[in-house]
Parts: sequence; C-alpha cells; structure tokens
Amino acid sequence: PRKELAEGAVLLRGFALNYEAAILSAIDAVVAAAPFRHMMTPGGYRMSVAMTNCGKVGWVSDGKGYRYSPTDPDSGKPWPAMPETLLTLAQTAASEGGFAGFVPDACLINRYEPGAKLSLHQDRDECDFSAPIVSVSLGLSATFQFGGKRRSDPIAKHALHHGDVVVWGGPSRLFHHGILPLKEGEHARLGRCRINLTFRKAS
Ligand code: MD3
Ligand code: FE
Repeated sequence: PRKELAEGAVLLRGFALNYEAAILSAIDAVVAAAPFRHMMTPGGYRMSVAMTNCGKVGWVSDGKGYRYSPTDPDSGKPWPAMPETLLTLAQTAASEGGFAGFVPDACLINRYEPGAKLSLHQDRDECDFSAPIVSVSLGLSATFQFGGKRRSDPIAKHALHHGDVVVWGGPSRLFHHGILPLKEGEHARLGRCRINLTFRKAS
C-alpha cells in the first residue's frame, strides 16, 4: 500500500518488513564499529536522539555546526561502509517512489528511547536537493510532523510504524519535519526503542 503524503513524498507502508532480519543484522554490524552517541547541537544542547552513520560520509553535529564528515569524530576512523542490503533497500524504495538511479552515500541511523524527540527542522546540509531522502522506521511507532517549505506552514501528523519506508523528494525535499517525543512501549524485536534510517546523497 502506497500513500502520497505530499507532492514527491510517498509512504510505502511495511516496505522494509521483507528485509527485516537483514536490516537488523546490518545495523548491529554498523553499531559494533561506530556506537550510538548523543551529539551536541551547535548551541550546546545534548540531542535526545542517539546517532551513528554508515556510508562514505556521516552527519555530525558539534559546537562548530552541522556537516557531513568522512570520519567518525569519536574514533577518528572512516564510518563503516554502507551494507549492501541497506543500499539495495534504499534504491528499491527510491525507484518505487519515482526516483530511479538514487545513489545514497550516507546513511544516518537515529535511535529514539521513550521521551526522545527531533524538533521541527529542514534537511539542508546535503549537496544536491534533487536527490530524495529515503527513511526507514523500525521498532516503536512514532508521530511524525510534516509541514511545508516555510516554518510557519501548517503541520500534519502521521504515524510511522515498524517497517514503514518514506521517499521524500521533489518539492517535499525541503519541507519542515520532526518527531514528537517517543511514547513508552516495548517492541517485540527492538525492545524499548525506535530506530530510523535516512539514506541521503550528501556529498
Ligand atoms: C521530510 N529523521 O534524520 S525521518 C533526520 O524519524 C530526520 O528520525 C526523522 O528528520 C526520524 O533528519 C524523520 C523522515 C524524514 C526524513 C527526511 C526528510 C522526513 C523528511 C527530509 C525532507 C522532508
Ligand atoms: Fe530531518
């Protein structure tokens, strides 16, 4: 089942369920090499979401700002390579969403525990806004906020569940979005957390 959330934004409900076991072992391998950590915002706040990355570059935040870096600042080593199954999942979903030829070079992995949130923001640290972002939701369900190009645009809410994949391209690529504080719960496979993967062409 596919649902158009906005022009260029397509929700593929349950799309990742076929790949569940492969995705979870790929995440375990990445996290073993590059553990989750709470980054600091440029303003000096500790993010409630824990993050890591795989791929050629990874998204980082610290007192100097937001950027993509080829190395993990915690280890000084390159980020783990993007596992083949994750790349295939992202490319298959992108094609389904109308973006054939998507070649992501970054995958940001976000981990939410109950109470963690991501305030309304735009994703604008990437080099090429003509490429979509593909997101994969796993574990506990979350409420996603989806606005428009301007911060003052009206905001819709959507539930994102285990296995949901969304392709965000075209006009929606620069729309504001966020995640409301995660509610308490227990997921059969992931326990007391939600994990979100975002595949990007960052550099
Ligand atoms: C809409 N992550 O990492 S995924 C992020 O669930 C981020 O962890 C959220 O926002 C999460 O930047 C939301 C959904 C998402 C991702 C990227 C988008 C929606 C988007 C880019 C443009 C528009
Ligand atoms: Fe975002």
